[in-house]
Amino acid sequence: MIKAVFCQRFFYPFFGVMAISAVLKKSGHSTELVMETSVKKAIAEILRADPNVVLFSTLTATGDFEWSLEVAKQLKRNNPSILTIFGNLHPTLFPEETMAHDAVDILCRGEGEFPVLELSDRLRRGKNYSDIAGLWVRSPAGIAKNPSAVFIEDLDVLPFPDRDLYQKYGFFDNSDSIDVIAGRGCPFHCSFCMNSTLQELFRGKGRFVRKVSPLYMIQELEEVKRKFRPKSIKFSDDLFSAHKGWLKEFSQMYKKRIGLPFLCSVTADTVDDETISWLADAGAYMISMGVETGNEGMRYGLLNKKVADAKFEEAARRIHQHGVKVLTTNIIGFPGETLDNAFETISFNQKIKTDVVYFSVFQPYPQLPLTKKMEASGVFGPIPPAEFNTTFWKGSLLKQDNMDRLVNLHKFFFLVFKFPWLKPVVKFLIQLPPNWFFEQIFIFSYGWQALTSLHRHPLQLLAMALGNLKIFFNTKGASR
Ligand code: B12
Ligand code: SF4
Repeated sequence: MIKAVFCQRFFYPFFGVMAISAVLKKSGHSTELVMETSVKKAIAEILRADPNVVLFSTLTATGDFEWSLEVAKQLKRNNPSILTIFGNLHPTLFPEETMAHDAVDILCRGEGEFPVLELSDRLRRGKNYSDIAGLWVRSPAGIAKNPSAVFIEDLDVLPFPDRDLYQKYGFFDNSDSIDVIAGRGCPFHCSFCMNSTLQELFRGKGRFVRKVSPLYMIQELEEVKRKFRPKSIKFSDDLFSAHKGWLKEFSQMYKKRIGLPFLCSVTADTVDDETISWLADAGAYMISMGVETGNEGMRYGLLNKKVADAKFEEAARRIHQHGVKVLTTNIIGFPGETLDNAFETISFNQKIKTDVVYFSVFQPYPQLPLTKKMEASGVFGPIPPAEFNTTFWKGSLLKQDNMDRLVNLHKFFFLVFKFPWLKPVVKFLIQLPPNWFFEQIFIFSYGWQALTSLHRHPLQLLAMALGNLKIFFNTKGASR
């Protein structure tokens, strides 16, 4: 048996980690989690667990990679025989840079369940593990750069995500709402979204967009209900409405066997009256759509999101007609965006009567099509991942004349949306330099919205906020 310890600083149950842990446990290996913001405490906990391998899940441009690397370095000093494995987007997008650090023994590009299982099985049997698809492996002979593994064709072969892993930290206690995910991938090619980058990177590796079967999802939800007794469910899929047939079958089963209110996301052009009625009938209390910007030209051109304003208007009207609330996600601070464009986004949300507005500041994450386009046209040079702000709720890295005002407007977005008469005052205030006070306005208005509309227990929100506060509002990175 191999003992695997997952280590992360972010206070949230990562689906990728739960998926890998479940596969390992099913094959007789043992897993544990260390969720800590202090490097020192993380190392002490890992050493106490005495693992064979330590696994880090690191997105890029979040600061998680740098933090994990520090843990790995110090861990190796204490016990060089522990193998360190890095997975998720950072090593996937930056394998060479990741392997340049001696503290990284192995990295995984793409889906990790079967590469990590194969590795653990070979370690258990004392076999050579340098040729496993999906892994880059350091050895005295050099680095074996194996090709990426193919996508898991049928997600139903996977055991249910190992949520018990996070119960060590009582994560699901007081969870009015539990996050689940019914599939992977998205068929669209928006220029600001990592899905576009991944489709390109893994071309030829199998179907990118996949869903578990409706029955699998229902059985997983039955387990979640039995173990944690949530009052509602949030589907975290990028696009829940990808397949109409799936949606119909799932909605009927969900109504009969689960019956909890739920939140899911759609695109305005993949839902019609029928699909919305199925979702509403099954118990959807809110449906989310990515509006991104209220300027149609920018949405079509710069963002490559080919959804017309009229489609959003129609979808929002239908969702409301079925008694369901509308949540939209919006972004401020795109390259070339004017203040008027940003105000258009607010008024568009008022027009379609959005109930809950999410809004973030655009980040030119590495290797996004939009980032590459801007780099190629000289708008900005490549930004090293370590330079990034750790959250898209704070500032921007783009050097643009009006960026301070756009970032300020982000802090007032919710207030102007709710109270349009504040617009002239806000127009005046955003001329001031970005400051601590504006950030507090954002935190309170965003927190108030989350508390009053998202079926989250105040204790659950507080635990997540306290767990991640240091990460979200630190001063690291080149944020404004
Ligand atoms: C759920 C989700 C979250 C969750 C969990 C994040 C997480 N780290 O898992 C929460 C709500 C916390 C979150 C927060 C953020 N997110 Co988010 N999120 C997603 C979302 C919608 C789904 C990810 C997911 O769970 N997929 C399903 C699982 C099964 O797949 P997976 O995570 O890729 O894991 C597989 C492989 O990557 C690999 N793997 C993963 N970890 C490991 C570890 C090891 C050791 C190995 C071997 C393999 C391995 O194996 C897994 C199983 O196959 C994606 C969009 C997307 N399409 O991926 C955005 C996405 C990952 N988020 C993104 C962003 C920007 C953020 C934030 C920075 C936003 C912010 N607030 O500022 C924060 C960062 C938080 C953090 N430090 O992790 C970007 C990442 C951009 C980037 N370049 O890194 C994405 C891609 C959105 C996008 N479309 O651009 N997010
Ligand atoms: S529709 Fe949403 S998830 Fe799909 S590519 Fe566009 S932004 Fe990404």
